[in-house]
Order: sequence, then structure tokens, then C-alpha cells
Amino acid sequence: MLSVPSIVERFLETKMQVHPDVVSYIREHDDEDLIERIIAAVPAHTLVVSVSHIPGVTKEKDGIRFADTEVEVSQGKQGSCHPVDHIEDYIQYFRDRYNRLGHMIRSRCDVVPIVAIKQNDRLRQEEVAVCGMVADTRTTNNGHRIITIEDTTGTCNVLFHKDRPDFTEAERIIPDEVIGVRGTVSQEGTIIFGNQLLRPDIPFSFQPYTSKTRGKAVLVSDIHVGSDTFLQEAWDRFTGWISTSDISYLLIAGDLVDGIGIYPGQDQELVIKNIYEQYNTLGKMLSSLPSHIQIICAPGNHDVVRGAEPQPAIPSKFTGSFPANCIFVENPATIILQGVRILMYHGRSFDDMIGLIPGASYEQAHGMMAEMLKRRHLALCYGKKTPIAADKTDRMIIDPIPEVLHTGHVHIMGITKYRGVLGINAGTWQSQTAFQKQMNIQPTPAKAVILDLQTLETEVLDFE
Ligand code: D5M
Ligand code: FE
Ligand code: ZN
Repeated sequence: MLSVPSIVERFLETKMQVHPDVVSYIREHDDEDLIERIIAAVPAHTLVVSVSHIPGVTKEKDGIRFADTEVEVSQGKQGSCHPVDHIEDYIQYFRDRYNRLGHMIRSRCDVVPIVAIKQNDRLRQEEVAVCGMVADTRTTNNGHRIITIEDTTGTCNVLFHKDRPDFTEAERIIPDEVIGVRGTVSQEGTIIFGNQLLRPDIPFSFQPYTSKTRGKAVLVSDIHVGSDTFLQEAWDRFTGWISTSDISYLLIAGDLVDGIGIYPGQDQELVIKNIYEQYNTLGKMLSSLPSHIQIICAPGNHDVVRGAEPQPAIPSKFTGSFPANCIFVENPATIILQGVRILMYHGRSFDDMIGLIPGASYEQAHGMMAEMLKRRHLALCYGKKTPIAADKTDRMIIDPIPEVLHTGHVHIMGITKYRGVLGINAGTWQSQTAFQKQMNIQPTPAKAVILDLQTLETEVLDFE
């Protein structure tokens, strides 16, 4: 993402100041050429560049939205992913995560650097606030929780007493999330007794944007074309229905096809054993839809691209049979439909969250969407089931806040709402596989979620 100083400096070079909304807009679109296009469009003698100077954009009271674009990919455009070159990339990656998530916490309270806890005698037995990334979590013999957190100056331990009223939140702290803690420093300066846990979170003031014009999207995921459990008839009923409906957009959040060699013995369960053929078949299926429907295709862990997230878009050599109304995006990606932001993420990190968060289950996986939103991050834990590719910035951070978080992967449909953000965990078009039977996962196949962009209301249709 472009840095704030680099954007401000470019405008200053042209003797203009720039409004913070314009800076946020440029950062969200992460497009250096956009700066030049704005500069070119600004009338002579302008002193401050405002949102009204951005070509094609109007300002709404709750932020900046597109005036005349129906579909815009604001994050996760094809080609945004970079290969991991150096081990140093991981240092930059985690520093970016710490800085940006930490900033959300530090803007709400004054924190001291962790090194000061041990070094500054005057802080002993005083209440302080610190902010850091979680390096370790453990439970003591007496059932209290000890969290080791780290900032750029050092590490410290925080103890959350099991009898505190908010102890359940402390039990849900997971590795590599960024938290703030208000607490009392021990007499020796070796530990902080936690009084309050702070997360980046969604502000209570968040007001979701709704489209000013009519429009409906249908959200699905996990089609798994090529698998012997793919439900072709249900899919055909679904696409037959779309063709007669008032749907304008179809969003598919990954696992477009079943893939090849994803797990041992997969070939026994494939009816299409060639990866090109799998995508060709899906491309033909989507070609039967009316061409005015805009289709957004994102990858998942069964698709042909690298497994590490963010995942690149499906390369063009696999998409020759797809119709021209398909847009291929990365995983994750933010799609703006008539001004409504939809963050698409396949959802592999559900596997990690469900293992780490007490009380979580596959049946109620949509509950984990609130946990992602609280932490403002899609895939926190490094080195578990979700592979993460380092980049100079952390693209798994949830920023800006979307109106809708659209996931899949679990194969169990669920809808939730957290502080104004709608969570839609789309189901699947595959019946129970041998692996899911072994894991005791009961999928809810052939359901499609209709999203009304004007009201943000949902409707679930069952095509089984
Ligand atoms: O995921 C299909 C289902 O299998 C979904 O409910 C998640 C579950 N799953 C997938 N991988 C794992 C691992 N590693 N552990 C536990 N559960 C898992 P799909 O991505 O379609 O194969
Ligand atoms: Fe899947
Ligand atoms: Zn998956």
C-alpha cells in the first residue's frame, strides 16, 4: 500500500495540499498512476485537492464511494500478489501488521513501550497500557491465562485472572493477533496484571453504506467442479433460476474446481482428472448465464494457484472458456458493488480459528467471522494450517471496513452480523466427501445467498 507521506509529498511537489479523504482513497486503490490522473484533472490555482477532484467519484456523508461504477475491484486486483523473495520480507510483513493494527488500538489509548515496564521504576504498581503482538499463550496450573506480548522494544507477560468478568475474552486470545492491554505493573516490574483487553475492532460508530439504486448480488462458494460429489443438477437449477431473476452480480469465494493432488487419493474421487478440463467445464457452465450478470471469481485452497495467502487470481491459461463478463480476483479481494464494499475471503483460517477458540465449531463457523472482524484480520496465525506469504504489507488486514464479509471453505452456510458488518459464509455445491465424513462435517449444499444492495437484507434459496 502507498504510504501517506509519499502521497502527500507528491501533491506538495505540485504546490497543492491534499485532503485526508483523498489520501485514504488513493491508499485503498493502491494505484500510483491515480495520483497523476488526479493532479492532471485539478483546475489551475487549486490549493487543496479534495474528493470532488477525483475523476468519477462523489462524496457521501459516510465516506467516499463511486458515483458511476457498478463493479470496482479495490483490493486484490489480478497481479497484486508478489512472490516471497527474502526472509526479510517476513520481518517487514509482521512489522506492517503490528504498525497498522497497533495504530487502531493506540488511537484509543496512550501506551507505553514494553521496555519501560522493566526499566522504569516509577511504573511499578501503576496502571499502564501496552500494545503488542501475541507471541505465546498459556494457562497456569490455577487456570489463569498468561499472554506473552511483543512490541518493537521488548516482550512482557500479562496475567489475566480467571475470576475477572471478561476472562472469556482473554481465553480467546490467539497467537499473532495484535492486542492492547491496560493493567497494573507488578512490584518487581516482571508482569502486568491485566484489567482490560483492547482489540482493533469495528468502531461502534460504523454505519454500513447502502446502494442508492436497486441491485442484487448472489453469493456462493466451493463449487468443486470435477469432484464426483459436485451436485450438477442442483447447480443447473440455480443457474436456471438466475437467468430469470433480477440478479446483477454473482460472487464466488473460492474452490471453483476440485483441483488435482490436493489430498492423498483425491484422484479416486474425481470425474474430471485434468485441471484444464475442470476449469473449461466451469467456464462453459458460467457461459450459460446472461451476459449482463457480472461474475467475480476468487480462488480457494483447491484452485490451481499457490496455496499461500494472499492467493493470486486464476491465470488466464486456465480461463479461456470463461465468458467475458467474468472478473478474476485474488483471495482476499474487496469488491465494491454500487458503492457497497464486499470483502471476499475463501476462509481457510476457519480451520485454525476453530481449533484455537474455545466453543468454536464447524457447524457455527460463521461465528468466527465476528472474531476476524474484532481482530481486523482474516488469517492471523502463522505456521498453522493456513499458509501465509509475506509481502511488504499485510493484505489480510481488514481495512477499510466492508459492509459485507463473504467467505466459504467450511461448506456450511451461515449468516451473522457484527457491529453493522454482515457476515455471509456461503455454502457449497458438493455433497459430503469421504474426508468430511471422517471429520464428522455435515455440509449444507446447494444454498445461495441473495444480497439486496439497497437494504443489505439477505435471502437464502435452496436448490437441493
Ligand atoms: O474444505 C472442506 C471442508 O473440510 C471444510 O468444512 C473444512 C474442512 N477442512 C479442510 N481442510 C481441513 C483441515 N486441514 N483440517 C480440518 N478441517 C479441514 P475444502 O477446502 O473444500 O477441502
Ligand atoms: Fe471447499
Ligand atoms: Zn476450501
